[in-house]
Amino acid sequence: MAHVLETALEFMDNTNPDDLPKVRGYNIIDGQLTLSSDGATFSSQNPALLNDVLGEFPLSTRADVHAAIEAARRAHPAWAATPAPTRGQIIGNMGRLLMEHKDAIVALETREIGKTIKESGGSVQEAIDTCLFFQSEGRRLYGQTVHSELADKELMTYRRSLGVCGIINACNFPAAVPFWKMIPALICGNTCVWKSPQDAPLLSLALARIMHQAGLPDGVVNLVHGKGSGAGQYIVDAVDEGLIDKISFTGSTAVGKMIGEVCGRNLVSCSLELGGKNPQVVMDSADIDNAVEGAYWGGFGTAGQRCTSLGNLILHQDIYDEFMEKLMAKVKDTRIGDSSRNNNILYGPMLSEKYANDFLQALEMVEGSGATKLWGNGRIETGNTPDNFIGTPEDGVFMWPHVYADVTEDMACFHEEVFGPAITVVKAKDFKHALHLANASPYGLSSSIYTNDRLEAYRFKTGIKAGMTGINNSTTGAEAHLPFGGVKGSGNGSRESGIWVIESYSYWHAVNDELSGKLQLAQMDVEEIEMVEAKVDYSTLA
Ligand code: UN1
Repeated sequence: MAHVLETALEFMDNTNPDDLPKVRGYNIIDGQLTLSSDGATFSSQNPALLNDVLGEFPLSTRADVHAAIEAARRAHPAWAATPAPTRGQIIGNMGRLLMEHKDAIVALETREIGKTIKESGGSVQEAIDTCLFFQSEGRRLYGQTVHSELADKELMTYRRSLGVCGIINACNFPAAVPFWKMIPALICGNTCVWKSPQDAPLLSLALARIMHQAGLPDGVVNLVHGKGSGAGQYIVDAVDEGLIDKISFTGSTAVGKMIGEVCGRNLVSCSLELGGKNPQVVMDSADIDNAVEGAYWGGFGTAGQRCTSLGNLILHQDIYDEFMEKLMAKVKDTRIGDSSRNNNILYGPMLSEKYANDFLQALEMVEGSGATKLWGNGRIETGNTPDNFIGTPEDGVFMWPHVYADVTEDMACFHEEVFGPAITVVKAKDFKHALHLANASPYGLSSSIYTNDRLEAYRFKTGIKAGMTGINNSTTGAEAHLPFGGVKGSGNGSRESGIWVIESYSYWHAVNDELSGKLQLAQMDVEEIEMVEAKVDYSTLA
């Protein structure tokens, strides 16, 4: 463990990529560090400093994934039989270890995916919050006792574990999101096969080792590295083979629909947390400066690479000019660079070259839609840098912030998610029109309204179709104990976080205990109570 985290701290003090430590990465199957069965590997690269290769990781084969699933299946009965408060203690230990090593884990997250140090701190804190929340859930995990309709008979309910959960998460919240999934899975007594995101294998390895160091028995969480189309797909294929009891996936809507189909035909439960085109409405009564801050952070924080990032900025026509003037001043001033080496950076690189390429393609779609570009010029390169870009562009994968105006409902860019630093601006005539626009995309993850009219805020809250809504707040920043997830194209109705997520990782078992020593038939042997004739003459009460 120490080794992986020391490399992260060493990195913070070191500016020469050639001197940076490289790690031999492993899968963890049944508690053992293993390589891929055919020896194939892939590397993890720092997107802010492309010469900095963090290490080599196993490109897991189908056989490796099967070995991980088998280990999880073997470990399940004993883990499910472990008292839930004991499972909670181990989860509490994970939270305490994360706190102890927080600085190193944060540095590692920034080194591997390029998020700012502050934002990596938020992601790791979200994992800690999740551990602390579920630590004590082990002492609850309530069932009910229920009265029977028959005498000398008791009814009760228990939460039971589902079995082996396949965990597949994106790399943008590589500490928070897998913990959102695995911690509730574990507290309920499930075991896991976790496919690390291709762009964050080292951080995932560090987290998996912390889980074991916390006292997690071997085989309860099995980590496999590789591609979505490789190891990720092998886990999904195993649903068809009857080996997986639950899939939890965060990623694109297209992949989520494929997983939903496979799980559906096998009657296997799946949690899908998918894309968004999150709207922020700004009404004429809003505090404009506050709303500008919210739009700027929601659109460009994390380089726009959150599933909750702002997509459509919907502005009331009466405040449009003032708002845009203030917003554009901030956008043009944005400090972009490597947050490991510079302070006050708003956003760093794209998560990887792949995310950069997808983003550039999405910009073509936006421009092809007919939107007016107000700012932005694709990839930052020497000779093509915004004023406040800090560093050497070719060191990493950096993008300009982009703002597109004159967007209307009939354009593709109004409806399609752009994962990166770009927002599309739409003008609204009045509240009714703004609410209509906020509901008009195929997604329904997060949403926000800035207004000082309480009735408008109420009507937005009740009229918007979305899993999450901010009132006078940006579209991002959900807390770890509220239900997280979306409707429409953003998910299948499952929720992460808080007590609600427990429903996704357990099933209800209803038990009846017949103490009478005889067969009593429900519904048929129930004592019938005759109504007695009224003894009161109601007419005298008139
Ligand atoms: C994600 O992008 O998948 O609400 C998760 C937020 C964060 C989590 C985002 N707490 O923006």
